[in-house]
Order: sequence, then structure tokens, then C-alpha cells
Amino acid sequence: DFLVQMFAHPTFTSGQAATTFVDDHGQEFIRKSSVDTQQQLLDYMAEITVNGFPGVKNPDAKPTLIEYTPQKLVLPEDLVTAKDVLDAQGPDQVVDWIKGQSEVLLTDTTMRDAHQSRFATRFRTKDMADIAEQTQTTLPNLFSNEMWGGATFDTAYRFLDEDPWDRLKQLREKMPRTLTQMLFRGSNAVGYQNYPDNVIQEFIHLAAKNGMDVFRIFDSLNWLPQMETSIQAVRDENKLAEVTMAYTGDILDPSRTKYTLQYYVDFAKQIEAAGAHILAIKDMSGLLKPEAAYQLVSTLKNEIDLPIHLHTHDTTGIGVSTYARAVEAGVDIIDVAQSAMASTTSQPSLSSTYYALSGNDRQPTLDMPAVERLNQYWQGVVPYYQDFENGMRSPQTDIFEVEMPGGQYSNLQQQANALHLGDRWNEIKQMYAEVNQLFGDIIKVTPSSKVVGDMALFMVQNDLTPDDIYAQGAQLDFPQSVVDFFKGDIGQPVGGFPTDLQAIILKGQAPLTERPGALAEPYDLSQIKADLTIELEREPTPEEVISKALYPEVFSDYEQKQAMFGPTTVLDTPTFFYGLKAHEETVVQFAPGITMVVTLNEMSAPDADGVRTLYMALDGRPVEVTVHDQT
Ligand code: 3PY
Ligand code: ZN
Repeated sequence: DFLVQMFAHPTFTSGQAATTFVDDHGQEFIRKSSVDTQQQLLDYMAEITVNGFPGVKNPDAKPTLIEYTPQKLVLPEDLVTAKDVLDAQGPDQVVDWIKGQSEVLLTDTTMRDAHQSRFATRFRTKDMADIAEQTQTTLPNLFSNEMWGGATFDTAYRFLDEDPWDRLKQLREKMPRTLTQMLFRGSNAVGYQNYPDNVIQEFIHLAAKNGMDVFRIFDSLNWLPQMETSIQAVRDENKLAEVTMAYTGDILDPSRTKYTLQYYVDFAKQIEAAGAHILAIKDMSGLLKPEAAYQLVSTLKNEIDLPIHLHTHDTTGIGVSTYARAVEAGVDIIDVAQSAMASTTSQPSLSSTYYALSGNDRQPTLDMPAVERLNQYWQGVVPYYQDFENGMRSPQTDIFEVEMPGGQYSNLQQQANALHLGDRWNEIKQMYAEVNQLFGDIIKVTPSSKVVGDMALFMVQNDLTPDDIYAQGAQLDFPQSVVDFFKGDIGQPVGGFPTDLQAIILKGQAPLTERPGALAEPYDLSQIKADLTIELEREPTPEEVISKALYPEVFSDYEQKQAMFGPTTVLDTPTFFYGLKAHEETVVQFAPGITMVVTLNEMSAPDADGVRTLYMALDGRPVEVTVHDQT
């Protein structure tokens, strides 16, 4: 299509494109296909105007587009960033560089976990790309910017009509001196199921090729064998393998005998021996109390040699105090988000953490007026996503009992609403904790957290108690994810499965005891490529092939929507989610230097077939677009 042709033009690919390119060549492209592109975008705007965007609750409350003037900042001339060290000297030297820092280092999660955990992963590339350069100049000492992975990969295709690879490429280009970081679910890649090793290896290869630097690898059951293939693949790319232990339970509570300080020390040693460059402590539910953080980090500092990167969520409200104690214990890197994107189920605020460290000689050096200006950008953008926000306005200390990850909270609430169980939410949370015990007290993070959530919903919906599961299990039709979990399809939990319950749930099927990837047939990627060539009527890129391998239906749906509505990523976010209001005019830059001005004049009532006509203007010319009203 038009944009693909345009961006594939040699002038573009060489990076020389400027408005003169469009002046010289634009007309030729416009003649060819911009008519189609313009029509597609009109169709999209008309469709959203009439039928709304899924999840937008109040279509009349279209937020206004912010005007934000970026600050003119330049990077210090003598600056040496972690990215400079990685590119010039490789990952082992980055490890030494981290160890040589006296101040605590920061990872900014605004562009990944923050919006995943507070806004259902709905942030669009455009809103990140617009501020990426300024993020780099405002935070020159940032260790890394976490902007990819986790749920952002499938959500981009599923809900935002975006290619996640394009996000990686754009942000990489705009932050060349900052390490990019992603969350990688080990053998589950960026999905919810186990994939064969060749898929994991190809994915990591392509992510590295497109500019990914730090891979935070975790396994949802803290089972090292599920991470080994990924660790090796990242090392083979000369990138940073940050290997994770997910934190659960409470090392301060002597009655919790499974996940003790000794458990974490032993696991960290295994991680070190497996070739990690950095150890991540992933406190996805906000359970790590300040004193526990102090004991854990200081003990690990004595027992292992790896730099330690601490990740928490502020769900329980104690995140900043946990960081303050971890800094005293010598933690090397902590995860924070821009204030407007921080707190509750997201990460603690970067600025709050900064101020909490006042007087501490490990307080990071930050230009706070510039940080506040940067945060004003996010304050402006947040209202675009108001309808996707999870509504949590205060700390949830019951999570210390429930142990639900920040990223899951709002998701499970949505699932409960869809099952008309919304008014039984407190019961569901309680059941989540009971299911955890029923399953033998497991690590709960994507996808094992989903298994616990599915079982809790199933039990509340069917008014079942844990005793009922044992008594009536033979007659019950358990959720598929629960059956798969007990089959060993996502690996082996710490201490093994409760075997009585496993027998009840599997109803005679034999469980795996090995790593599923050791048995899985490799995917035939050349066959997938051949099929995709037919589907797309062109040769797919390797990135498209791996996306299709991971998410066959999601990817094809995305391609079909692209064919229908074109490059909707160029629309501003309020228009993308809300369409146009009556008499509203919007200017769309649909290719570099080429704009279209669209106005919605009138909209007819639905006719006998339910079709509405939108009387619009395109660059002043009247155009009519018809849409079937499905509301
Ligand atoms: C993910 O896997 O997406 C997570 O954020 C887990 O915490
Ligand atoms: Zn997280």
C-alpha cells in the first residue's frame, strides 16, 4: 500500500527523507494510492463514529488533543550510557559498568508495564514515539527504557491495529543512546502457551536485530529449565540476559515455609550459573515489604556476583519504601514510571522515588524541572485512555493475602464482569487465594496467574468450595487452562504438583514431567512463510512470519483490518478511539509531509437497513461515507 511503498523507497530507507522528498516524489505516490489510503481512513473514522471502539464507554466524552511543546535539551558531551558500553564493548562490560556506578540506576517502565498494568496495555506507539527523544534527553542516565514485550505484543495487533515490530523500530531509532528493554516470558515468549525452542530462538534473534538490548526473562513457575533456551539465545546475540526470580509469599513470615530467603538464594545461584548477566527480582504483585527487600537484596549481594534489578508494582502502596530500603541494601537498578503513569497496579513514581532518596548518597542525579516537564506530557496523554483505566484509586492491601499480579487485577475484573460476576469481585479475590493454596502455593504470574484466575472464576460461578473439588472433581469439566497446567504444559511448579488433585483434574491423562519444549516439534517456519506468502499475496518479512507463528489468528485478523482500514496508526489517539464529533475537523498527517483535513458535517439517522450516511468533507470537498449502525 501507499505507506509501504513510500517507506520502502530508497530515499526513505537511507534515512535522507525530508519534506523535499515528498515535494519531489509525493505527487507520484499520491496519484497511485493515496486515494485508497484516504478512503480507508475516512471509513475507519466513520466506523468508529457510528459504532464506537470496543471498551470506550462514553463515546461522547472525546478528550481534546493536547498541545505539548517538547523541551530543547541536549545530551551532555561527556556522557557514557549503558547503551554506549553495550554497543562498543558487549554485555559483560555493561555488567562491570553497572557495578561501577555509585548511584542507584533507573529503568523507566512507562512505555510497557505502566500502561499494561494501569490502562489494559492500550497505549499507542504514536503517543510514545512523540516523546521518545525527549525521554532520552531528560533522562540521560537511565539504565534502560522498558518499552516492549509482555502483553504489548499481542495487544498491539489485537486492539490497536498496530505492528509491534514497528513500535520497536521507531522507539529504537528515537532513543539511540538508551538501552531498550523487554519482558520475555521464557518458553512462553510473548504469548500464553509454551512454544518450541526454534520459535523462541527466532523471536529473540529478530528482537535483537530490530534493536532490543535487555531481555528480562522469566518463567511463570520459577522453573529454570523453561528459561535456559532463552538465556542462551540472548547470549548468542551479544545482548543482556536479565534472568528473573518472581517473588511471592513473604520471607518475613515464618509460617510461610515454601518461598523462604534460602529458596531465593538457591534460585539466584542457579540463575547465575545458567549464564545470566543481571538478576531481576520481579515483585509483580507488590508483596515485597521494605524489610524483606533489605534482607533479600543484602543477602543476595553477599551470595552472588550479579547486579540486581528490582521490579515492583505499587498495588499495595508500599513500593517507594521498598525501593528506599533496597537502595540501602545495595540494589543496582530499580523500575519506576513517570508519575502520571505510576502507582496502584503500576510501578512506583520516578519522582516520588527520587525525593524519597533525598539525603541518601545513592540518590540518582536527575534534572527535576525537566522530569516534571516530561511528566506533563504524560499527564496530557492519560485522558485519551481514560476508559481503559482500571479504576483503582487507592492501595489494595488485601493483595498481601490475595497475591494477584498488578497486570492481572483489572483483566480478571473484566473477565468477571463479562461473566456477570462483577458484584462478586471480593469473593473472587478470596477464591483466588484459596485456589493458590489448593494448587500447592504456586508462583502466580503470566500465564500461571491466569490458570489461578480461571479456576477462581470457575469455582465462584459454580458455587464450588475447595472441598467440592476433591469430592465432585470426577464430574467437573475444568477450564482448559487448568487441565493444561496440571498436564505440565507450562512447566513444573516449585515442589511439584499436588498429586491427588492432579489425578482428579487429569482424569487418567498422563502428565509431563519434562520441559514441554524438549518434546515439542519445531515449527516449520518455512511452511508458515509459504502459507503467509499466499495469504498476503507478497513475500512476508521474517518478523511477520514469527508473529504468525506465535499468534496465527490474531495476526491474520490484523492483516484483514489493515486491508480494510489502512494505516490507522497515523490518527491522533482521541480520533482513533472516539471517531469524530459533529462539526469536528481533524488534520491527519497520513504520510510524512502529506496531510488530509477531514470534517464531519452531518450524520443521518439509520435507514430501513440500519445504514447511516456521514456527510464529511475531505480537504474541503464533500464526501459521503455509509456505515451500518450496529449499536
Ligand atoms: C507479563 O507477562 O506481561 C507481565 O507483565 C507479568 O508480570
Ligand atoms: Zn510488572
